[in-house]
Amino acid sequence: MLHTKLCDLLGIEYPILQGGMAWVSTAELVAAVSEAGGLGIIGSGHAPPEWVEEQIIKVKKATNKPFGVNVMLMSEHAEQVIAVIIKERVPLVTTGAGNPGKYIPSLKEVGTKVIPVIPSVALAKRMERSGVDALIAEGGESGGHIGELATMPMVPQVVDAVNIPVIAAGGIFDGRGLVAALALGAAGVQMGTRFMCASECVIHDNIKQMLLKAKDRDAVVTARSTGHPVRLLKNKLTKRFAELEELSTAPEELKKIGLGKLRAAMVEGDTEYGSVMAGQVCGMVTNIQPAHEIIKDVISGAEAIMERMLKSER
Ligand code: TUI
Repeated sequence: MLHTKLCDLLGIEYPILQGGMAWVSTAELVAAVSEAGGLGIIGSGHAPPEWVEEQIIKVKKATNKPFGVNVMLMSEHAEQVIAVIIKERVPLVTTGAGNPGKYIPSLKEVGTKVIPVIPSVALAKRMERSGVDALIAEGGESGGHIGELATMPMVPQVVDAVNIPVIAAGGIFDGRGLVAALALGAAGVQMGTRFMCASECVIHDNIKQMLLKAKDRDAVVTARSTGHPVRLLKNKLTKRFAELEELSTAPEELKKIGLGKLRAAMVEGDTEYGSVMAGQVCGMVTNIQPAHEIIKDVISGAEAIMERMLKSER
């Protein structure tokens, strides 16, 4: 019932992508999500190409299913990471935080599918013209670097503007979110925050515990004044950011304070001054469970809703 054209495009069983999160989506999580019938995506962030290559090799050893790599285009290593992806013939690339235009021809040449994250209709149209295979419309409910629009208004506007599959991201947590995304015209969803509490996710247990305790309003937006807003779980770092923004601190100063803080959170477990990127669904994270259970829960939840909807139509 939940088979969509995205499943055919990527050769996957369920239309669920796991967001490529820096320091979070490593080979362990990626392989588990792909093995479970979704699509796991390595988060390369600012990582050097050697690390990305190692992760790709690890995933290939653990599963024969398709998987992807997310390239954060603001990374100084983006070009070399793309070269590794081409060399390793990775099935899918997603991109974030920029325009992947110049890399598209060489990726397509080796058969790698290209799916950029886009924050607006204008960029969606431009990307479609560049020949990408699908788009991820990511709303500001997401964790990490975000755009202006929310998922609910952005997805249908992007769907109406292009003729390629659109994947909804931002604010999606369970079967309800998947059905809602499909109702908006999406061909699938990408989820990040929910997979942070997958058993296979390697982030520090302090951060998993912080997520389990988080409530509906705990994922706040900081650094708006820099022009690059970021959604993070509330802690001493977000408080410090708010104070400095209040004092009209220069963007370069704010940037300096954020440097290295994502690693401090995810790897070292610094819940106070770490940058705990997470989305607005944080309040729904209530347990740590294997990736296959997460996928099963989303799919069975969505199927139950759709069955109910069909019955009430009769
Ligand atoms: O990329 C994200 N979210 C991210 S990336 C990230 S990496 C990082 N940050 C700090 C420290 C260490 C690592 C954390 N969160 N989401 C996808 C996304 N892409 N959201 C918005 C965009 C976007 C924005 C502008 C995509 C394209 C774009 O294009 C502008 C243009 O026209 O070039």
